[in-house]
Amino acid sequence: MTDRQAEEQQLAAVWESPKGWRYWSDVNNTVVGLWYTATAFAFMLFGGVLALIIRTQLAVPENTLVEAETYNQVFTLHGTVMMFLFAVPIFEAVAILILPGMLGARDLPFPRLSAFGYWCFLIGGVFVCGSIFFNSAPDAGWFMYPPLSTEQSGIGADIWLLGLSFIEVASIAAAVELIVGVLKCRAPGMHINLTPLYGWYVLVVGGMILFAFPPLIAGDLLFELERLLDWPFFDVTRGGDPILWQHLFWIFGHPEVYIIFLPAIALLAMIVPTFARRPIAGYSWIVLSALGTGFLSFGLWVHHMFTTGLPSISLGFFSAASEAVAIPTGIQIFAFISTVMLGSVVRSVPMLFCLGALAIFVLGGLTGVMVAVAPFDFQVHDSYFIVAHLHYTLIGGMLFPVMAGIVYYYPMVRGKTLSRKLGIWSFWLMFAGFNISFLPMHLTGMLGMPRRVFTYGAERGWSELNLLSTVGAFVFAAGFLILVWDCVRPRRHEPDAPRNVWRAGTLEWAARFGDNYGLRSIPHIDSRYPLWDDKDFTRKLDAGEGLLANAEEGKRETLVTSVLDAKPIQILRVAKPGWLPMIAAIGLGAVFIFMTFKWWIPTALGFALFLWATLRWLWTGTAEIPEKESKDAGGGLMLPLYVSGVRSSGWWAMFITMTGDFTAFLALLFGYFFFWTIHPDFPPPGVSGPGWVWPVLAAMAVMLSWGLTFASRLVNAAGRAGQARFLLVAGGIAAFVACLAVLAGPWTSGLDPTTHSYPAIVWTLAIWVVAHLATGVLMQVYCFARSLHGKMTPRYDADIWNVTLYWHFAAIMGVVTCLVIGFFPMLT
Ligand code: HEM
Ligand SMILES: [Cu+2]
Repeated sequence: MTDRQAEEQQLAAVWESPKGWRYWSDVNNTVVGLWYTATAFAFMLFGGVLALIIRTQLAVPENTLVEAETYNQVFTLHGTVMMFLFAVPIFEAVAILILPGMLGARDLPFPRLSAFGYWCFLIGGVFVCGSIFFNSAPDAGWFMYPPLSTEQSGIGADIWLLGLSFIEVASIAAAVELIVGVLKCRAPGMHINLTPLYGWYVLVVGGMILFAFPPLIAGDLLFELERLLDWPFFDVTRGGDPILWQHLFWIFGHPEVYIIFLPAIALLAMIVPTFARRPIAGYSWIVLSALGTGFLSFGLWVHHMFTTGLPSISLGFFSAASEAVAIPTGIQIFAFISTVMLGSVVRSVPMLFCLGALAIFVLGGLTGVMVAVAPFDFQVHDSYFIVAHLHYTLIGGMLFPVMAGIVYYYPMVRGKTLSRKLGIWSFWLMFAGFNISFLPMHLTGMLGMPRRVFTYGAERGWSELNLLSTVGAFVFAAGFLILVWDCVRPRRHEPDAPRNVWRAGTLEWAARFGDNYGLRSIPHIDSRYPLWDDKDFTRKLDAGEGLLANAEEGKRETLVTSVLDAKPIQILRVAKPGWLPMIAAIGLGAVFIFMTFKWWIPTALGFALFLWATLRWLWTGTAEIPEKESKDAGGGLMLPLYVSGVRSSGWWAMFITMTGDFTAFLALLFGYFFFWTIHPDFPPPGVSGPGWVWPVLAAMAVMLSWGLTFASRLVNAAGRAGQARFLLVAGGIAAFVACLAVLAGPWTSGLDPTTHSYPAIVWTLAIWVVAHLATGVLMQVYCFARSLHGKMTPRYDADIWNVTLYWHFAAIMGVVTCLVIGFFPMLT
């Protein structure tokens, strides 16, 4: 056996998936990505069955297949499942699966985080879907508007709020993972402007998730506090306002539409050039438009609220902004069309789905331009016109591109090619069925049929159109099932797909099927389509001429490079399979699920399990001190095995997580100022605020704790570990004092959160800060223990770098909160 072969065997052994039941402890992106994709599709099928129930019920007038109450649950769950359990997760699933290959990485930087996210998604999804079998599914529509949803007595709304909050945790975890992946794990030389377009889209969408989901989580928090403890955030009689929920929901909800749409477009950006046999036209234009769409989409949320009686100036503004987003969206579509026109197109099933996607999406975009005109929206609001519009955008902008992606990437992931014949059948049935079903809905809507009604009278004249829609839905479902069947049917006797079946030019196709570690060796990249530009490319990689061609220490390793110009800076050791991510997810799942039933003891136990698993996970696997300083990555390139601070991937992950966390905080502050601008009686007459004395004391203690933590990092780096530990303890005490002082304000002034929205939001902010300070103390204690056990030293200090970074954010939140509740809007 040659050296090269021995190396290859070693790599395979290190990256091999565990066998038997231990398979489920795997954390590698190829495995987790596959579970994730399959699970998202399973939920999609479930949501599809619900859709068929809806359509069957509506097929004829006065139908009695399902009762009104059941119908409410069915359409709410259909919308919820499709949006939260399919549309967003499928992006993360596919990205986890294929992104590392495109970047030339062996895995994502935090494999256990992906696994944790997956298990959260699975547990939360089964919980939310399962509710319908107990007749307790949420039933107030997928956006849960109060007061309808707050006044309901059942637990449906709680399942929605808590189940989805839990799933959002998974979404954010994956977003952090993917963003750091694109920023830090690109192959050497893959300068930011050589990054595959898919990577750019992942970056944009990951960023959007960080700014869009936290407001919803903040909204969920307020909502659950109202349902559980009767704090009146949305209750008008006690100074609350249901419109606040609408704002928080749609600040999330509109970007969500683009969070769904952009990753699907990203798939088109990878597929279209392959079959047009030429590089994508207008790379920089596409990147700029993707950024522009992402940015603009945060300024449009009010177009979902045109009929709530807003001042006409904001109607005008948001109407114009909504039209403006058509520009960057259009640029992206035009770039694809020109690529197709400039190239010589090879006909294939993925290409068919791409073109179908463009056709359908453009129609959805056109009705979008129509409903963005406020007076038009007044007419069709909450009618079937909207149902038609939203399905044209979602199915054209998401489902069809995803199908294209599935057919395209199937050979890379499964080693076999899908049937061309079945693919063509599937496409035409889906395309025809979709249009037969949804085109008539525009008319049904114009004829006045409202959405969310469980039946209608025959005299309305909607019967024929509805029947047509139902027939179309079944045709569509048949087409979809054909493709699903083709994906899952046994195909052991079929020939293996050749490597790079579609003759694509991008890096992910350089890997051989079945190699869990991705590329045999990591190349230097100097082109956007390396496989087209260098005919010798794969041969050189397979010969092990690139970097990191071996795994001699038996560790899973990948390269970390610099953010802009992708210079190699570290060899990162990533985690091997283990059960901790799953256990942590089970613990956290227990917290959310038992809370729904108000079973407090199991909730506490779940939390303890979660805490134990996470701490153990951190303690045993992150920031481990390597056995040697640096190692040869190949060709004499010596790289460190450990870096801390700004250069490390962990620091970036913390930074990105905290950005999301801070956004949730801003959403709560938004609530505070929203109440103040909307209500003359905020605070209500006769109620005093928390005073300024306690808040000022609290702010000072927060600053002190922050300063001590920061100083501890510096002192530790200077080699004085003992003093550093002392400072950490002092920081912890200061933070504890800060907690007491934050609570003392509202407590001593007798603010009762159930009486009015003012005390309720003051308490919420205070509790938010206390929760963060408490986490900060836990981190200080953690660093203290690490230092004591020799796991944190002056040289190896990633832990305290990250904790200090956390404290920067926590301190700002603490101080801002204290200033707001202490001094605004009154000084007493
Ligand atoms: C087989 C394909 C589908 C059919 C036949 C279908 C049918 C329907 C119908 C008839 C409604 C209106 C229910 C009502 O207002 O009473 C609806 C609502 C909805 N659908 Fe679909 N749908 C399908 C696929 C999808 C997909 C793929 C998505 C998203 C990715 C989606 C997202 C939604 C949402 C968000 C609602 C709004 C739910 C609400 O009003 O709370 N649907 N669907
Ligand atoms: Cu919108």
